[in-house]
Amino acid sequence: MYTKIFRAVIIGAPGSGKGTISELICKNHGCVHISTGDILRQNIIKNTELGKKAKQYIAEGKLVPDAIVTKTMLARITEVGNRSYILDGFPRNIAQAEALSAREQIDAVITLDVPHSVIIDRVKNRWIHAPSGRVYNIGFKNPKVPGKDDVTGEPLMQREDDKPHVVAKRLELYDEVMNPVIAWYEKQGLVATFKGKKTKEIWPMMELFLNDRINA
Ligand code: G5P
Ligand code: MG
Repeated sequence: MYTKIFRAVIIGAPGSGKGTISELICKNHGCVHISTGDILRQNIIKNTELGKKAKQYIAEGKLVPDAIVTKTMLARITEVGNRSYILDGFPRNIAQAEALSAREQIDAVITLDVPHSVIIDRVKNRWIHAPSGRVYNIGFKNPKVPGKDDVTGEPLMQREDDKPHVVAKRLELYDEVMNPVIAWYEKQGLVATFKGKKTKEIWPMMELFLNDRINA
């Protein structure tokens, strides 16, 4: 458990394991996982105004406009209040990073460095339960009953943006917009990078880092 409030951002290419690692961190250390993608997908399912605005951008692998995303994420951070959190998928460009730093003091920026070739194979096997954000992967994290969510028994689906041509576009966009964001946080001395092809290779290094930071 965290002995003090710890606010972190996790950055990595689409499919690099941000959601998977964030869930592990929050399960082991007690924090709130705030995933922009999960929030947007839940709004799409509920057909909210936000969901209607975000839907097409996500399907095409483009960024949803900053004004909408920043407002939504800052509101969610306010709801989380005085608790530790991991921000997954936000900020996604310098404008969002500046808006975040005007509001919050971030303690660490965790970056995941996973080869694109590994990612392309992985996302083909990803299945999600969109209402909860639970993520499965055939051969890595199988649902107990094929095609069904472990908790609700509801059907799993594949993400619209996991189609190969959209994944290729998301990977390209990631390098273009996120390299400057990582450089921006590096100048502030906040970045810790974890490299590997498998989550189980990355996780022990992450644990050492977290234990060091949290108990520092
Ligand atoms: P998201 O939802 O933020 P991405 O593209 O950043 O989407 P994604 O695809 O959710 O990231 P991830 O969370 O990094 O990937 O990866 P994951 O789901 O944990 O792992 C990928 C798969 O691999 C899973 O099936 C997992 O089980 C499996 N896996 C994990 N580890 C291993 C392993 O070791 N081995 C194997 N075999 N499998 C493994 O954003 C989506 C869209 O929302 C909009 C944009 O349109 C974006 O494209 N958006 C924003 N727009 C503007 N501003 C923002 N801030 C936005 N945030 C989101
Ligand atoms: Mg994710």
